[in-house]
Amino acid sequence: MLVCGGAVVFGVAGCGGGSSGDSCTAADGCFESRQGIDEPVDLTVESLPQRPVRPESATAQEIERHERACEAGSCLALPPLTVATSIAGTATEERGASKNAVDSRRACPLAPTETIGAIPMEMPSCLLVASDTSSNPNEGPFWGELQCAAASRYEQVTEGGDPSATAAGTPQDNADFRRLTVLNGDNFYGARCELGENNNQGGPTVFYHQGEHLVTYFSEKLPANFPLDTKNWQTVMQMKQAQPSDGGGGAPILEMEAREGRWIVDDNWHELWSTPARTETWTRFAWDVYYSQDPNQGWLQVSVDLDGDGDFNDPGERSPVFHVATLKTEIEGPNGASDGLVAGQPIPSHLRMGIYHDPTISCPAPTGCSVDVDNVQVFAPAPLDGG
Ligand SMILES: [Ca+2]
Ligand SMILES: [Ca+2]
Repeated sequence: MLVCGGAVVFGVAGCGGGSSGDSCTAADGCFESRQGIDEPVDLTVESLPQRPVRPESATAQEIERHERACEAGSCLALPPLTVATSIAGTATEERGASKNAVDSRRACPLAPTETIGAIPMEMPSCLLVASDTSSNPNEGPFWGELQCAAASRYEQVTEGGDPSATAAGTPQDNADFRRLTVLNGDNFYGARCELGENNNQGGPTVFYHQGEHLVTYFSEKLPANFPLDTKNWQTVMQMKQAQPSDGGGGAPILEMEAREGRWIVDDNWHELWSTPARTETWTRFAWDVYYSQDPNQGWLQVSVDLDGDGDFNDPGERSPVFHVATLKTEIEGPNGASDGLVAGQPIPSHLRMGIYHDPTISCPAPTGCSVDVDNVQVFAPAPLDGG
């Protein structure tokens, strides 16, 4: 391990010799990417959270109990799911509001490898894996790490949070949300302020593994100080391959940008889809993803309630289904197998939310540039005999 910019990093993912300042540049030997420097990882043993056991069933009562546990910080990472059977068929292309034959209140629309019907705003019959309604002022239990230039760049705001219910169908029972801000000159492995721990050996938001079908709901608000019109890259959510891994650097396998007045869905820096974005309003998203390193198996569909009317059925609110790799593949590298991943294996991804953008974008003090985050849930298919 090498120490770089005050954070412990693995192998060549960090700085080479000669870096002693508080910033880590490509010239120091870091991975260079369009988005600057890769996220730091902190793998001290003390930082590894306890892995809770996933609930075995998901009745409404259990969901509620599980969610409360999540809020208390005891419901976080999940072990990889075992996908017993691949369901034949290509119904995912046929999804749409008019073909939603499933009553989401009664049946979970998530099958192991596909979604039956259109993703609804709520799926109480599915298995709730994790939930954060921002009620805990301490972001650590859910997110693992705050990756900003200073702790003051993060704020739990207690008024004006996303008014939507959780995707479990329960009210949030709070007005809290999390605000992440960057100012000119901030450099935390680039101009960033994000929630999320880049650590596939225990980071609590490493939700995404090979062969898993998961839906990630979240709400974002772009405040008045957010530079939505910029033409430069600007990431507001990542499902990024985690380290330690030789292939952990470079483009995030999945991310969402906000620029040029649009929400933009990218796969490995390849733009898949975009839809109009607005500032100063909460926008609810559902990322329905089958996670696979194989582009012939992986797929995703993004739903977004652009008009805030509580559905994903209006024009521009649902992307096509894209068949792409949704996890990165480990590559040969200096770590070899010492990082726990052999070349060719899929690299688990972690959820990151906040702001990370081209440092040339102006974010003058005192307001800077902010992204507001709230009401995050991750769902898996219900157990075959449960629900
Ligand atoms: Ca909230
Ligand atoms: Ca809508």
